[in-house]
Amino acid sequence: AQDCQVSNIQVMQNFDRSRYTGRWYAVAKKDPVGLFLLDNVVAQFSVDGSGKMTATAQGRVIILNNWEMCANMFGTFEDTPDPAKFKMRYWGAAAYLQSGNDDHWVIDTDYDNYAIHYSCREVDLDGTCLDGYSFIFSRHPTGLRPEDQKIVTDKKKEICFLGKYRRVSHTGKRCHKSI
Ligand code: AZE
Repeated sequence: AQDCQVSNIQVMQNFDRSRYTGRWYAVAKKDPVGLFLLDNVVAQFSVDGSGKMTATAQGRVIILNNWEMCANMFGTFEDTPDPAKFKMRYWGAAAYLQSGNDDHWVIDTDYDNYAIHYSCREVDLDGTCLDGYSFIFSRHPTGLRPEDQKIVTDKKKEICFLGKYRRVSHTGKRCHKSI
């Protein structure tokens, strides 16, 4: 059952950040209000020597007057009492890119195929999310495996973002080096 209360959203149990490291391809995204990564979004998670999680993200953005470019983004993660909930400070390689401090929750992952990320930027007075974004990630650039699709759909519903996602294409102008 989902009451859409941000505080009731279930996140990944016993999240293991080291198994989460490596490359993830965004296959779908729910946009926040304002500018956002458009397509060809790839994230790379790492854990440093002291156990802190960091990430980079590349993606195509359109800023200002239809100026299309590749955004090179960086993120550092602050731990919270819940191992699957982080605070992410992020910024762009170039000053005209966005920077901020967002929640970064891992809703579910099997580490090897799919991951569901969630971030609510603004909680409404009734406790639901007024402005938030989410990425569905896959380890495979070709998309989600059929067997993972139902899990992902169920989780989209649980976080009350079902029907609000758009596909993230990886067929257009690439922003990352391929393997
Ligand atoms: C995320 C996970 C990996 C690290 C980072 C992520 C988020 C990046 C943004 C970028 C926005 C850029 C804009 C530029 C004009 C969640 C993919 C940093 C939110 C809007």
